[in-house]
Amino acid sequence: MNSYEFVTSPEVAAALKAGKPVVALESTIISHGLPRPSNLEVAREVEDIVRKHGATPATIAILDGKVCIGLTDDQLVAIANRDDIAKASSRDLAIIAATGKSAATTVAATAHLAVLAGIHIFATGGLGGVHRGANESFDESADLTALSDLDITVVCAGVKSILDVGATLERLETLAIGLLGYKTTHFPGFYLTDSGYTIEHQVDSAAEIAAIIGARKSLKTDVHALIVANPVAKEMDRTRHDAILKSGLDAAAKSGIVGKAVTPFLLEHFHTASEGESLKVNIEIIKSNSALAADIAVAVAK
Ligand code: PSU
Ligand code: MN
Repeated sequence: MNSYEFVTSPEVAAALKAGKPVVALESTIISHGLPRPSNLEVAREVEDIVRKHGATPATIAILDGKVCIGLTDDQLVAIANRDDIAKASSRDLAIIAATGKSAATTVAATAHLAVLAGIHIFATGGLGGVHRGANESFDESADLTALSDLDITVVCAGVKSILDVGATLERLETLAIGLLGYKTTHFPGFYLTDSGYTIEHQVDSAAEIAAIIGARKSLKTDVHALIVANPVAKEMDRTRHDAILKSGLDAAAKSGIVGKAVTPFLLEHFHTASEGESLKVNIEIIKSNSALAADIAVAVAK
């Protein structure tokens, strides 16, 4: 017997039933990645962008033990403003749900729940990956292992520049996670359009991506995720970026920040130290990824 509820919103349920395009959106960005009050504005705007591009948005989170696929505006407000919203990765889902708690879901957890609900296209900002110094800390995001096991296409601006990008790319290869550059062969570094690493395969349209998704199905490689790396249009000032990254990593080490607190700490450090420049870029990233994800979902539904 289920001791919790799994609720697909009426809007999302209707779209799925009719075979209409749906895009999953994560909630950790809202509660732990962006500061108030822009987090709520962005959460709403991103849903509108998905709708304008012809798809239905399904923001995913757990509220008071209820697993929600698609949120009402009140629920978006709760995720953005409540202080008791945990950050849940896949391993936390059942615990949060069964104990009646609330959590925003990471890429790993969102992708898991999306697939469970029948959604296979997902937009986020930047994926988690292998952290710098992971050879000692073993800090590698569960995003990677989760995506190695899920049939989902994730649009992101590469992996966060706070990570060890080279090591993350090696892990993506090992885990058989597909990688496409959208209109580029340069692997984007989140705030930066080019992380310095190359992508083998470039695609130039949503239709091309939809064709690849179709081929994945027949070749049965759709048991692993596909990543579409979409560089932001205007990157952060590089010199500033590198200086802030360095001071952020130093501050995290000094304050003994570990585990799931690392990423929110570094993002917050960026937003404060860059006086909002990184925040602006982060918001652009999420918006443009959501638009592309919706275009892909529309192309797949055709
Ligand atoms: N992209 C953003 N902001 C974020 C994240 C992604 O623009 O806050 C979140 C995602 O939820 C991702 C998480 O899964 O950061 C990675 O956290 P960790 O490194 O602890 O796995
Ligand atoms: Mn981690």
